[in-house]
Amino acid sequence: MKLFFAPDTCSLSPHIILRELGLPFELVRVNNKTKRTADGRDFYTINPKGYVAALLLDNGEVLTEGPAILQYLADLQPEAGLAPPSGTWERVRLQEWLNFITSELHGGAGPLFNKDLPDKAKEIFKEKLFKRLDHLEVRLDSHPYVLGEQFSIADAYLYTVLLWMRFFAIDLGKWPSLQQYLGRIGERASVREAISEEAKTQPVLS
Ligand SMILES: N[C@@H](CCC(=O)N[C@@H](CS)C(=O)NCC(=O)O)C(=O)O
Repeated sequence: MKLFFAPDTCSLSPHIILRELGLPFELVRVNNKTKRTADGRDFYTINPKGYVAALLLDNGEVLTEGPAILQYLADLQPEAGLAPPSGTWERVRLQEWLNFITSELHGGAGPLFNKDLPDKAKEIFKEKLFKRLDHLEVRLDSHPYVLGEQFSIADAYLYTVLLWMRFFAIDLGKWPSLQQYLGRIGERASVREAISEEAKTQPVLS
């Protein structure tokens, strides 16, 4: 498998899960501005939507959309317990969380990356995001992980998105359980290795 990624983006979450599962894979860095890949391709020919993450499978299929990639990977090794089995109520709860993370947090944070958006508009998006963080604070105050007692693909995704808060000068100190959660997930070997391996890759210059 090949994971097309860009540092500091949502592609970190499938990268973490590939390492959690110990699956063989190759990392291919993408320049998200020029849409060129480190192996010299036009990224649009891999993902016509032009964004990471994209997972090229050994059978030639390309899978995109974080929540789909994460569930695909977890289902390759159900015994690892990174997602409850399909068809169960617990799996539906996982999907509820993945949807919350992708739409309310990932999507909600998107405008804050936009350099052209006036600060006043950004404040409106931040206020909405803060309400979502309040919701997570309650959950993680009483449970160590999003699903409860066990690490899952939702944690890899939530961790990745929470890391971005530092780019927006959002002080997670206002949400102490979230801050502790960030530290707890950040200590996992898979997370440390994923971040350090991404940092070792060379930028795609043009
Ligand atoms: N809906 C997609 C969104 C992916 C996404 O937002 N990717 C960002 C990085 S976090 C990206 O590559 N943006 C570059 C672009 O849109 O040109 C998913 O959930 O995977």
